Amino acid sequence: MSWLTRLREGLSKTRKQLNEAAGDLSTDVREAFTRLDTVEDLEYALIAADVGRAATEEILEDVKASDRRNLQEALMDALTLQLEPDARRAQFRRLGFTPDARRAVVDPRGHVVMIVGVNGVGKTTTIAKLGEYYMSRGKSVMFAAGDTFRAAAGAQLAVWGERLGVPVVQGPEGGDPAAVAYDAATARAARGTDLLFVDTAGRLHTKHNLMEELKKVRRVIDKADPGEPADVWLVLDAVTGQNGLAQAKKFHEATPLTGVIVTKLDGTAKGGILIPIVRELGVPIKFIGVGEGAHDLQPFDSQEFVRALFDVEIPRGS
Ligand SMILES: Nc1nc2c(ncn2[C@@H]2O[C@H](COP(=O)(O)OP(=O)(O)O)[C@@H](O)[C@H]2O)c(=O)[nH]1
Ligand SMILES: [Mg+2]
Repeated sequence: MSWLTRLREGLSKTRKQLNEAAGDLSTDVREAFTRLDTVEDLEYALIAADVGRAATEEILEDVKASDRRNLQEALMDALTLQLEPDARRAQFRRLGFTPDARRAVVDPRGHVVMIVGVNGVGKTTTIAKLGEYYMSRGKSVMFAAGDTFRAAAGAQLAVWGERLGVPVVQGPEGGDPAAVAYDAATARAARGTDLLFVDTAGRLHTKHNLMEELKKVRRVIDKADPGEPADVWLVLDAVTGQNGLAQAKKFHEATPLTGVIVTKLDGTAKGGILIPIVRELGVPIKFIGVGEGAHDLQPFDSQEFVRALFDVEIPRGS
């Protein structure tokens, strides 16, 4: 099954919910805006999908001003625009462009990527999938088992490492995650490996000590691998919706994020959560996940996402 098929299937819960709430999307845009109930249905559908108030208002304005034929086309433009980073969104609005497809820039800026997020969001499996993704593009990869808090976490990463042929730097259980990260970053530099992904613990974000620990891991990585600052990518479980957004803000305050990965879009009707993530964090979404399989994680592409959401064919070669 191709990625686009999996993506379309993965987004089916969000699509179903949106279609049920939004009313007839084949309605002519101008006609729709003469009827209050149509606009209200649309507004309700967007809020229910966790798009957020501010974005919903902007989307309705954009739809109203659109010269597209019907609500669905206008809505697709407006949603795609919301998923563009801030600066581009502002530019598109000023110049009146319609957004075009562009995959997220997913290459880390340096050699080390710290993966953070609360327990169970999919950090460890995402690291395995990222390893596979970059190796298939000719990069050499290493993992660091920086979640020393849970006994099973190191073992889980070790199993993945073995399966993928990726070296895994482990520390003693209950040991200092910063020490593991330091050893791994030093080893990476010595071996000249292209990319090191550092797994981290995910105890609840309300615990001050987790954030302190992450800051420390970040500092030792930068010390062991000076020159390029490490990337910090947050893994968010889409099922948690707005609560995930609150988590993201906490992590962003502790260790400024350079990317977000949204997993489990297949398990939620609230796929609209991607919009407030982009708007309110100002951090690009790098990858999205729609399942547990190795190929269920792919770079995020705003136009591809919106087309899949509405089950619209994606033109070849785009
Ligand atoms: N349905 C679904 N499950 C996922 C996805 N990503 C990860 N998972 C599952 O989520 C569970 C927790 O993953 P894990 O990597 O251990 O989370 P961690 O605690 O953050 O390291 C595992 O059962 C994964 O297979 C996804 O995109 N969709
Ligand atoms: Mg884990």
